Order: sequence, then C-alpha cells, then structure tokens
Amino acid sequence: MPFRLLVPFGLLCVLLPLHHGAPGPDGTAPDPAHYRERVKAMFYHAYDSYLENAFPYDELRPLTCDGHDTWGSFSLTLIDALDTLLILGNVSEFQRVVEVLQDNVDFDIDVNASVFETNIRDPSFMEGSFIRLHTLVVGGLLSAHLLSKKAGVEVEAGWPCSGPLLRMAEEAARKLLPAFQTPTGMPYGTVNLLHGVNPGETPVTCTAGIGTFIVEFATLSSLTGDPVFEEVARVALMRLWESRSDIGLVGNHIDVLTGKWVAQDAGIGAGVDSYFEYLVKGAILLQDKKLMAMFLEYNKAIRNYTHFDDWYLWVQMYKGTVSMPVFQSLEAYWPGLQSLIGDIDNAMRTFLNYYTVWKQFGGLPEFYNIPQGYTVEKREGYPLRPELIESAMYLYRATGDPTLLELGRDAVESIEKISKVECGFATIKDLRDHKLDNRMESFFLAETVKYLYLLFDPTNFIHNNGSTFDAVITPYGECILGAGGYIFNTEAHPIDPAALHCCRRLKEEQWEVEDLMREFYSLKRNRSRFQKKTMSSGPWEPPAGPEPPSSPENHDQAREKSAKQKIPLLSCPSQPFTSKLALLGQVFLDSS
Ligand code: DMJ
Repeated sequence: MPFRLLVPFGLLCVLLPLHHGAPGPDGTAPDPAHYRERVKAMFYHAYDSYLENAFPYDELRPLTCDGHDTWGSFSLTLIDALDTLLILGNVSEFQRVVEVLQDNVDFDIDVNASVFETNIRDPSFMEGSFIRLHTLVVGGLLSAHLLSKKAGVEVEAGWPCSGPLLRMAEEAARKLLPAFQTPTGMPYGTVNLLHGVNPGETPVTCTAGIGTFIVEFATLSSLTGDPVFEEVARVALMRLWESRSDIGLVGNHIDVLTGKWVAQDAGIGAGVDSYFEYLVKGAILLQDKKLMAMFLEYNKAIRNYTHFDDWYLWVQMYKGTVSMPVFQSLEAYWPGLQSLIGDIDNAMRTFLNYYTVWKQFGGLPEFYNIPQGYTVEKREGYPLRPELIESAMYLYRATGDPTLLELGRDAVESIEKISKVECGFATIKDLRDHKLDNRMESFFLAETVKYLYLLFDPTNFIHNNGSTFDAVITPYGECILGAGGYIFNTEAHPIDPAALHCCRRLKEEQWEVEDLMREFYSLKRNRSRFQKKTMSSGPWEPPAGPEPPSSPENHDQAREKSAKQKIPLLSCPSQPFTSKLALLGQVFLDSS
C-alpha cells in the first residue's frame, strides 16, 4: 500500500483529555452511578429546553434559544428522543409524548424529505436526509410502538401487530415507497411526501441512502403483514451487492437509473456507513445468513484494501489505491459493528486509535488526517455525534474493559465543558478553539445521550440477556417479548426481534387459515358447478394489485405471501379478515 504514516502517533497526543471527571470509589475507574446521574441531567437540560424553546420545530437552536425545521417539520427531536425517555426510566413523559405525537404529526404535507446534497466531493454532506428521515421517523415510531406497553401505555387488542404508532410508521414509510420505483430498484435520495419523486430529481444517491432500510422495513413488514417494505429493501440491497467492483468494494454514490458509480471512493464512513451496519443488523434481526455472508465478503475486501495499522482509509473502489488517508468521525461506529460479529480484538485496537483522536481534541473532528495527525480544513467541527460512544457501549458489553468507561467519562466531561449553554448543548464548530454553532442535532438526544447512559447502566432493560421476558396475550395467541437482543437502528432506536417473530408467525397462521378457506370454497364451488352443470368464465384469480418490484429469486416466498394477502377473503372482501377469523366457525358455514 503506497501509504505511510508520517508522524508517530505518540507525538500526536499532545493534548490530554480535557477532564478526568469524578473518579470511582476506588479512585480510578469512573463510577457508573455518578455518570448515570450526570447523563440524565444532560438529557433533561437539553430536552426541557427543546420543549420550552423549540417544540414543535424539528430542532433546538441552543444559542438563540428557539427552534427551526431541518428535515421536514415533524418535531423530529421529540420523536427521536422518545425511547431515550423510557431507557432513562421516565414512563410518564413517554406516555405524554405518545399522545402529543398522535395528535400532531401529519405526513400529508408538501415537503421534500428533503433536499439531498449531491456535492459528492464533500462527504460531510453525504448523509442523505431521506435516510435520516426514514431511520429517525419510521424507526423512532416503530421502536416507540414496540416499547409502549413496557411504558404503561394502554395498547389495543392486536398489539404488537397493530397500534396507532405502528400505523403512523406505516403511513410515513408508504410515502417513501415511490422513491424505489426506478429501473434498478435502488431508491432516489429524495421524495416529496405529497407528490412522490419530483420530476428532475437527481438520480444520484449515496450508498447508505440505498442500503439503510432493511431493519425498519422488515420490521414493518413483519408487524403489518405487508411484505412490500421488506421486499423493496431487499431488492435495493441486492442491487448494491451486484454493483460491487471486482475487488469487492462499493463506491460512495451511484446513479439509480443506470446503476453506474458516480463517486468511486470506497471506505467505511460517510455515504456508506449504515449500509454495512444494516447488513450486520439485518442479518441478526432476521437471522438471515445471506446478509451476513455479504457483509463478511465486504469485510474481507475492506481489510485487504483500506485497513492500515488499525485505521481505515479511503481507496478507489476498482484499483484499491488510497484516495483519502482520512479518519471521519462517522467511521467510529465500526468497532461496535466488529464487536457484533465477534471480532473483539480488531475492534478494540481500532477503538483505541480513535480514542487517541478524542483525547487529542476533547471530541472527534469530522475529518482527521491520519498521516498529519491533525484536523482537515473546514472539517474541524464536532456536532456531538454518537459513534465512538456507541462503539464503547457495545465493546463494554463484550469485554467489561474499564478503558471504555473512561471514554464515557471523557465524553460527559468534555461535552459539558465545551458545548453546554443555557438553552441546551451546541454543536462545536471548531475543536481547535471550541467555537460553537447554533444547532443541536436530534441525534444528540436519540443516540449520544442514550449510548452514554447505556454504557453506565449495566442493568438497563435494554441489556436483558433473556433472563426475564413479558408474555403478551393477543387475540391470536401468546407472544414472548422484551427478552433482550434489541437491535438498534442507525438512529439508536431499539427494535425487539421477538416482536417480528411473534407477528410474522401470527400472519403466517392467518395465511394458513386463508389457504384452508380458499381450498374449502374452491371445493365447494366446484361441487356446486358440477351439481348445477354450469360453466364459469374461467378459473378464479386474485384481483390485480400493484406490480411488485423485481426481486431476487430467493424472495419468491415473500411475493407469494404478498399475493396471498391481496386475495379478497371469501365472498366478503369488505369485512376485515381478523373479524372473520374471530368467527371462524360461522365463516365456514357462511355460504353467501
Ligand atoms: C445518525 O443520524 C445516524 O447514526 C446515521 O446513520 C449516521 N450518523 C448520524 C449521527 O452521527
């Protein structure tokens, strides 16, 4: 590899962490109980200020103590912070916010969700807003829906396979579906919630904008019984997979109409990050070996071409030559992801590299030039991102190594010292002089604070290892929920995998009953045809539904289920199937 480190890293760490924070009782390791309280206080300082000064706008502007819309005018900070409330144990506020959201959020609005930046040479803009909107709104609502019983919200009879928050999530997700209607099945980066894809919309989407749907969309499909969401997400994943280069790498931006790579930088950070994250998390959530096999193949190529001294660089996707010897703050999720596949040693080594950068600046600059050991021009800011803390949380669960708590301590001390203002916590515009920007992104409450709290709270319900669970009786049967194994979407909204299993099973049982009914009625109809000796106009066929998008062979099953779902039930299609099921005996007797 034609790349050499020019400066020894020992010399780079000239600045020590800004604070050492309150020590633990033994005088060394940070005391988790102390930091739990500190993190809680951080949360309420920011959350109360958002409610007081910014709601119903999307985000708080902490320097001017007001609010502004950033992603579409959905009170995003409130949706994003909802499950953090429960993780912090605030059941009553969770319940109040659920009511507020049900009464106030409207997805029938003429907004572009939202303007997608196509400046492909400027990766700090590469976080497609479409994907953030999706992972934040759909993911946040799904997670709140699944946690609502635990939070004491009165749930309806069909929960977790139905409920108002689930319906909201579904409504929001349906607004995004037009974006997937492209020749490749890879979605546009922007969609208008009222009118669909704008004519003249750029067909250039970042890789993460294409590959970051499976967690939310498979959850939606499992809970609602409509396979379309999982199907479009899988098609997009397959198309990306088929578009990888001969050396096994993907680029940064692709034309979704032609399938041609427009930006050919391959790396693990901005523009690509959550694609890799969702291959692993999708594999775990759905117990899907193919998704994991894809990730492991990528992992090999990434190690072969971009890995150097436990850092990850950017390379040209076809040649493997280094294009940017830069570490991006967004890349700090990678050690956490490595821990999810059990590669703890590599994860720890890379984490420690990234931690040296944190120590150098008291935060992670957006870009860090690895050979020079310093920030990159115009990328010196730290918008209070979660990624390094997220990795510390996963690695601490895996190893119990106190170094990981030290990062948590440094983060609390640093953020409080540098970014706390009267009306919340402000983005750090420049880590060299600690100048601030008038912005507090919603991920601060959704992710940064949540991962910090979970790092210091080993007995939180989220860390359940299966030793306790809730048995929920639904009209269709018993579901075992809350046993742990939560999968965090990329915006840190936890999804209970057991709910997917529960609702999927229930829907499958419904399909079986449907099959039985269809068989019964076709037998009966044939018998009566035979008896009456009359001819019909042809064999029975389901009504034409919307064309499913093309999908790989292994999703035939999902298509079959889709077709089954669209078939009107018996001769009374207007009556919902669930009520038929409840009157099963009568249905079979019904000859109308
Ligand atoms: C979050 O919005 C999501 O985690 C996204 O996938 C990447 N980064 C931001 C926070 O840094």
